[in-house]
Amino acid sequence: MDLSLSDEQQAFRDLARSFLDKEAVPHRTRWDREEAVDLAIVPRMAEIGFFGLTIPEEYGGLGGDYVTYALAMEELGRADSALRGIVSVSSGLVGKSILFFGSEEQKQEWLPQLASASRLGCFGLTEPDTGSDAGNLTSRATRDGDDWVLNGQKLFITNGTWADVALVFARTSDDGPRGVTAFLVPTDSPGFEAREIKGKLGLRGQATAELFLSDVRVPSSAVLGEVGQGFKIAMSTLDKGRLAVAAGCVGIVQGCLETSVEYATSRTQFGRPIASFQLVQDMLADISVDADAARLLVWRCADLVDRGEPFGTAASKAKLFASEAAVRAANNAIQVHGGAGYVDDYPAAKYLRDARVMTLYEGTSQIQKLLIGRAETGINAFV
Ligand code: COS
Repeated sequence: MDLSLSDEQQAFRDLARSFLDKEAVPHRTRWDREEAVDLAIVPRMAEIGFFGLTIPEEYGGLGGDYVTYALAMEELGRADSALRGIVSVSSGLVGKSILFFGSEEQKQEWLPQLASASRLGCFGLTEPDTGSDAGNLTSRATRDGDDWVLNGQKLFITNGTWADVALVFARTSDDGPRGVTAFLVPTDSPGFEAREIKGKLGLRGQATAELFLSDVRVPSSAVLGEVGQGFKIAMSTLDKGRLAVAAGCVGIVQGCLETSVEYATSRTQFGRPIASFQLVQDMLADISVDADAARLLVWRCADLVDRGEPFGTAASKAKLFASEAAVRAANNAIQVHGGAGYVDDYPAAKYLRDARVMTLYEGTSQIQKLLIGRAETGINAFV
């Protein structure tokens, strides 16, 4: 489905697809089983431009638009959501935070490295006791002369054990969300430890970690933005992150459609292809409509970003619909495949396991609904 994409946008999508079909799709089942993607693919993905896509050229990126970014995320989601997560956390959540809130020095130091993926970043917001209620996080940063000393714990941190820099949100005063500050913390700092979390349902090829900060000392130049601005940095960055998750989910739905159509047209039962049965076509139609609807919500949101319009509610709608659609489509895909869908010889099972977290992270479906409800009614359900 194409909606007035430019030649450049289509060319990037085609390049992304042919690269991933060759370099990722044949390996994704093995990476999933081994619980680790081959990190040798990361610099090659950076060469294509995945990591620098929306980072301006002056900082080593391609200076691309968000519709192209959405197309890239869709292709990554179709190929392997574990790879999508590496890109959208490192160059999305961390890179965008630095781009929009960093000092010139911080931009010069980190953005070219994140764009080339010679360094990876992770986003340290979630804690054991604060997921949805991010404004009440308890990690602390205390002033000590010109330095800050950080203590606390972070949970479910994508790229946690691979990252060179962690964007850590910590409390600098007891003023709720207004008392949170963002810090750029090199992960080789003394007192910083990352432990990988094993046994995830999906995204098994991607490192997800628990972070422990024990008297981690950083200079005042490590503060990103202003002291007390951390929650706003996290929330405005997550608006764009939600767009990336939604676009990745479009890729999952598209992948489910392709594998289901292929299977249903080649598998025969009762002497004819199962695609000829109305109840199978019913499921294929549902997946197809989910793909179009999710994609249009994503493109609408990306277009708003490109035009400099407010896009937070559009991002919540895209993320809510696309993540739920991805779970729905993957379930349908397994049903179309029958028993074959229950093993990982076909991609449907991995799509379902990977899709499931999309309704949870970067704001659960329930949080997105309350944000949409607040936008529609003007009434804040969170107070
Ligand atoms: N962009 C910029 N600023 C924002 C913002 C956004 N999207 N959302 C909130 N803010 C600002 C508010 O304007 C407010 O600023 P002032 O202090 O100047 O008034 C400040 O942040 C605090 O806002 P508030 O207390 O109203 O918080 P919200 O109600 O907006 O946020 C929810 C509550 C639950 C919506 C928020 O905590 C949230 O999104 N939670 C989910 C977190 C999440 O996604 N976690 C998963 C992370 S996986 S990496």
